[in-house]
Amino acid sequence: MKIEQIVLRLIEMPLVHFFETSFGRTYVRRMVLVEVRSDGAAGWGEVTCGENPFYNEEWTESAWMILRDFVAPRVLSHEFASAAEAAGRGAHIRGHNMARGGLEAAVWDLEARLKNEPLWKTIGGGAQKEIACGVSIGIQDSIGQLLEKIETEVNAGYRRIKIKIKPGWDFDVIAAVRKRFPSILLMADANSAYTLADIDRLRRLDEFNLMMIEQPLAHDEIIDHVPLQAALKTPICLDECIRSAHHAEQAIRLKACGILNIKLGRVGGFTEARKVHDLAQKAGIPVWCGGMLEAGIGRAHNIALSSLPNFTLPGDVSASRRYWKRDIIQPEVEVTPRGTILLRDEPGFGYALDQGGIQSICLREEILS
Ligand code: OSB
Ligand code: MG
Repeated sequence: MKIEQIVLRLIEMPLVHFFETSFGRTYVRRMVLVEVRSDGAAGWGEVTCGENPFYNEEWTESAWMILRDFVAPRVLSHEFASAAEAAGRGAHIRGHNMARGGLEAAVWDLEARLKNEPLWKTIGGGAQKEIACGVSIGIQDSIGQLLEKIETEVNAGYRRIKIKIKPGWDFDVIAAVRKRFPSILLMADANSAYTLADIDRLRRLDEFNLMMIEQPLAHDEIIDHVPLQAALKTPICLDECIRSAHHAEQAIRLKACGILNIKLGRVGGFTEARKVHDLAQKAGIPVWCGGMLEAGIGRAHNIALSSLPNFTLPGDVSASRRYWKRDIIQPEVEVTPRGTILLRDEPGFGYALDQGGIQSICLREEILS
């Protein structure tokens, strides 16, 4: 396969409800879509970084520039045997995994379409045809509002609830949730809001029987999670600090965590995500698929990824309507009353693009060839 053209598009979509984490509130997503064209076929990817460099160092505009100035020139007009090989062309760019991952995922989608098979098959997935879904619920203005949201999602069938925590929105909040919902699968995501000085505060959360606590310490910190994990009964799940299979191997070897969250963009695409998956599986560490408030393309890619066999815990992959008035794919991602998403058999990522809808929210477009 030879990539003849790459089209970058910047789209803007307001969230149905703001999403708040320990690092801030998001009302509107600005996302870069990547289309790769070859032989009359097209593959699509979505860059998952935020609008600000607060989750990690990337943001919408940095992703655009990295793709335009560094990734695209290395990929255009080369002959590749596979998407995995194309991914390797950008490997010596330091960091910017989400920018590179958006293009990498588009090339996998293209490969699947050229082979006329579903993407989940091309990446070696399909071990599970029905993906278990959880939801991630942001920090709310009041505990009452949070309880209401949890109730809605539990009633919709979602299989586990994740709430966001930070110092001051943690113990009392989780206590109230546990009192109202004693038996739900519950976890908390700190998005790096604590330090080792908070070890006693975090140990108090052990009494709530949480499935895990996600990324309590700094975004670039693996090692300090080792003494924290030793002090907690609750498993630690790492998110931000696992950017490669090498990091995953180190975290597992050091016993810094009991669980891993895999985000396609954070590790730079399917090639690396599969490596993380495989080594976690060998080590007996369960994984689940994280989310970055994706639009339909990113959501569909996450569904394909989640079909690999070691994705044994419900992920942050949920219905389009929780985020968007109108998503950019058709049909939109829907969740069964059992709290699952069914894999689709159409070629590529499995959903049709709403091209007119994309055009109507497109702020910028650039064709690279
Ligand atoms: O840490 O998992 C995270 C959203 C934005 C940035 C980071 C995170 C999240 C989520 C939302 O938790 C997951 C989703 O519903 O897409
Ligand atoms: Mg997280």
